[in-house]
Amino acid sequence: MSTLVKDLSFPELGYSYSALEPHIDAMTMEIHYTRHHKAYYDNLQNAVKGTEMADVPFLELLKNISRYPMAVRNNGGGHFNHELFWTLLSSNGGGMPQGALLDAIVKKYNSFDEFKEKFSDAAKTRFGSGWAWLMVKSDGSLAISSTPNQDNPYMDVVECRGIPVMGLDVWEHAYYLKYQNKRPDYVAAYWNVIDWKQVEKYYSDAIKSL
Ligand code: MN3
Repeated sequence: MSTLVKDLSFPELGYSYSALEPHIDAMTMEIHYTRHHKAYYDNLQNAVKGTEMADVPFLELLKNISRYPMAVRNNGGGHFNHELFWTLLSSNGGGMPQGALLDAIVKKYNSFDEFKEKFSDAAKTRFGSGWAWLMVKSDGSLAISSTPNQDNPYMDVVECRGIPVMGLDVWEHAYYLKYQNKRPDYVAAYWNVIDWKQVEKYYSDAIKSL
């Protein structure tokens, strides 16, 4: 994460486009990864090329995003959010988290089911394009939020800031081919492919970094 913006690479997906079928279809995955994410990555590199922004650590850029042009906010957020999103999905996903993450969820939201409902509401009620997030705040507690466009909890322009440990893309490009206007069905399907082992790791890393 201390990688300079100019040294960022376009990540491997890590699984096949059809790996998340039937919950997320192969065509959506292919277009989302090779076109949408790739465009954010390329546009970020083009926006910083030949400027001092190219030599800023990516995380610092995100945390101070209000200082930078809108193209950097949109495409930098787009690159970060998608890179995180791909790692949170698995053909062996679903079920429930365990250990410290589950304890923290129950402490904050009373039960896993209540947490699921609150996170789903954040995803379903985000107007237009954006993301739903679970984050670790600076006091170590969990929070759920949603952000417009490609903003994320690291950015100094959002209301609820923290370290994102789970994020759901609710742009139409993430679900329209299979679900059309039925975003709630896509959000419901997400719970079958979320990789809790990965969220647990991000949670533990976030707590250690405080
Ligand atoms: Mn997307």
